[in-house]
Amino acid sequence: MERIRVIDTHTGGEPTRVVISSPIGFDGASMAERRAQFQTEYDHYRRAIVCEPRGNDVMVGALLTEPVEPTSLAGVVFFNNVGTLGMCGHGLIGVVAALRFLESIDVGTHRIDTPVGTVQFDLSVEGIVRLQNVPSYRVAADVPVRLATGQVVHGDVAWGGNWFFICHDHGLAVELANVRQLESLSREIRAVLQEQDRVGNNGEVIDHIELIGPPSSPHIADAKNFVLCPGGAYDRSPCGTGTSAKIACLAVRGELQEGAVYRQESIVGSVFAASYRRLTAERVEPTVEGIAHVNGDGELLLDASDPFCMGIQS
Ligand code: PYC
Repeated sequence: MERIRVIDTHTGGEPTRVVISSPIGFDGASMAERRAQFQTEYDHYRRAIVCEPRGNDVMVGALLTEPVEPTSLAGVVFFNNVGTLGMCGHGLIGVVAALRFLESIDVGTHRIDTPVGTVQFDLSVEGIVRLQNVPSYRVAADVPVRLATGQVVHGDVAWGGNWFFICHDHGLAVELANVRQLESLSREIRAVLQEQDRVGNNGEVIDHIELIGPPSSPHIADAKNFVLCPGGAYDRSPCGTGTSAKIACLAVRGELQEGAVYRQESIVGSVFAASYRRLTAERVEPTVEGIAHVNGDGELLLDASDPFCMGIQS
């Protein structure tokens, strides 16, 4: 029987299963190499940890590693029901909540290495995490996507630690009651982008679709989003990397000033506060603030006699 120690958290409703100790070991000197090794050698553990029957399509895993940078606290590889992620904003906030729960981190400033860069963050006494995400930028504006109905929607392609297509003119109310239509529209947009070979830098797939609408109330937030994740589930949190990509678009459009706060509401009503520091004319360093709660502390048991021990890959 193999055992994997995990702490479960959620950030604004979106779960992160933080892997504290496991049989997984890495040779790679960089986090990108460790991510690649996780994909090629340890995919069965990914399925065991986040897929059914122990997990579900919504769950994101966060595997803690030794740091690769001398000043960092740890490294992390994020993964989900279909593969790995570059960065994950809600997941990083979940990792910090898990470390705080384990009393392995003090209030103050720390750094964590991810496969797409090192992320610095501040942890407050109350458990609020303010993270400085990897440099974020837009690579294409107002890209048209023709749907089967003939409707044409438009979106910006932007990087915020993952690739996003950010669309405003989709015509749907961004409300939980509409979640099935939002899902099906986002899936269609993603499929059309793939048919058109529309990709991010280095041929990377645009695997997150972000539909934006008005907030529930201007007192709560500036906008509300629905984010389709690579494995088909939607993000219950406002999506840290999606908020970063959105901030990069607002910055390059001149619609948000450096240092000004932009509040991104999620489809379930949770909110991240974000701002940016300009790095170049095109690139910004987003700051995303949120909090996570611990809701589980335990061990996953991997019993080789269980036919679904290594999870069901949908
Ligand atoms: O918060 O960055 C995020 C994220 C990505 C996928 C799910 N959540």
